[in-house]
Order: sequence, then structure tokens, then C-alpha cells
Amino acid sequence: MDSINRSRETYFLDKLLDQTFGEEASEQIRAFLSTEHIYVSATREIVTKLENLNDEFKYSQHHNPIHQVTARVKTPRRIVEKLARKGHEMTLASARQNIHDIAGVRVICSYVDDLYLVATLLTSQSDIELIREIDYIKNPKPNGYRSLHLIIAVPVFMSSGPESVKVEIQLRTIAMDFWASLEHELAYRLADKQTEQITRELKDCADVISATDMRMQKLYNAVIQSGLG
Ligand code: 0O2
Repeated sequence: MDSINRSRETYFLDKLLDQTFGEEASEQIRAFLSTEHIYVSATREIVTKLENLNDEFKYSQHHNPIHQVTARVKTPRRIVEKLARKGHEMTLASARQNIHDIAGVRVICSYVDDLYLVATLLTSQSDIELIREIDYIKNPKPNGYRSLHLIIAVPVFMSSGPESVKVEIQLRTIAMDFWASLEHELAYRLADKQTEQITRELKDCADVISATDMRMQKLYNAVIQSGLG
């Protein structure tokens, strides 16, 4: 995920590349750019909620469940690519309906239990509507990818009234994020040249990381129960 503060230059380059998508798609891209601020506002709402939860825990439990939060809005080029990949219509309305991660927030937690706690506390807030939960921790992807994905809708208050905006929230541990970041980079470098051996090796690393996450959780629980920490 890119930072939400990415420079306008990124967009400029993105728009240049968009020329390859033809006039119709370019028109839709221009339409998206005029509504992008709604998605930026939605991620800001979620980030604030997460920061508030983390602060509350810091004072009441002396523990920060959240290690890091990042947010980004998908660039028009990536939206157009995803619409094409999934065989959807190249329109702004289709993007809004079918692309659930135009607005994305990634929550990195120290421990597995923390990420489930944060997910429960966030989705139980009265203005958050949980649309879909995909648990790639209980059911990892075949390549070993693990994260908890939530598709939620949050109201954004515009001058014309409230607008419900979808946001994809990815919750993972530091260890899961380490694997996903490196795998993402390797997958991009290798594209269709990824061999069976590399795939197996990556899956193996993911499983080792998952086992380590479980051990760290047990260690943390034992330290807390013993009253040592
Ligand atoms: P980026 O650059 O991270 O935004 P669906 O929701 O079913 O219509 P979608 O959106 O493909 O289809 O769902 P999925 O598979 O849950 O993936 C959503 C995002 O999860 C991806 O966004 C990645 O960020 C992350 N992700 C999913 N699978 C993997 C994986 O195998 N490895 C890594 N590193 N990340 C993964 P984007 O749009 O692909 O990219």
C-alpha cells in the first residue's frame, strides 16, 4: 500500500500511463480524481478511530495493541487495472461498486490476539457497518498469505450530507507484514517467472513465521499471567 500522502507527481505519472487505457477509461479516471477526497476522508475517519482505541489501551491496559497504521487511496491506474483483471465495466460507478479497496487501511499489531481485539472493537462501533470479513489467518491463502481483511462502510460527512464509503482494512502482525511485504516485492519482480521451488520456499517461510507468531503470543500471555511484565 502507498502512503496516503503520496505526492501529486505520482498521480501525474499515473495519468501519463493512463493514456494507454483509451479515451473512455481516461474520462472515468478524471471523474474518479474529482471524488478521490471522499476516500481520503474515509481513511482519515478510520485512522482516527484506531488511534483513539490505541490511546485508550495505552492508559487503561498499559499496552499498545497497534504497532503501526498506514493508509492509502488506490491510484486511478491501479483501479483501472483491477477492473480489467476482474472483468468489470470501466466506469466510475462500477469501480465504486466492485472495487472494495479503493480506500485501504493497514493495521500492524504486535500480537495475533491484538488484531482480533482491534477488529472487534472497531466493527462494534455504531457508525461502522461490517460488509465482509475474510480471515486469511484461520484460512491462509495457498501461497501462505495471512491477514484479517475487513470490508467496512463508514459515513463521511460532506456539505451535501453523509455518504457511506467502503474501506478495506487489513489487520496483520508485524511478522505477517514482514512476509507479505517481501512476497509482494518478489512476486512483482518475478511476475510469471516464479518457479515451483520459490513458491514452496515462500510458503515454508510463511508457516515458520506463523508458528513464531503463536510462540510469541504464548510467551506474552505467560509474562502477563506471571505478573512479571
Ligand atoms: P495493493 O497494492 O496492496 O493494493 P475481492 O475482494 O475478492 O474482490 P481482491 O481485492 O483481490 O478481490 O481481494 P484479496 O485477495 O483479499 O486482496 C486484497 C489485497 O490483499 C491485495 O491488494 C493485497 O494488498 C493483499 N493481498 C492479497 N493476497 C496477497 C498475497 O498473496 N500476497 C500479498 N503480499 N498481499 C496480498 P492488491 O490490490 O492486490 O494490491
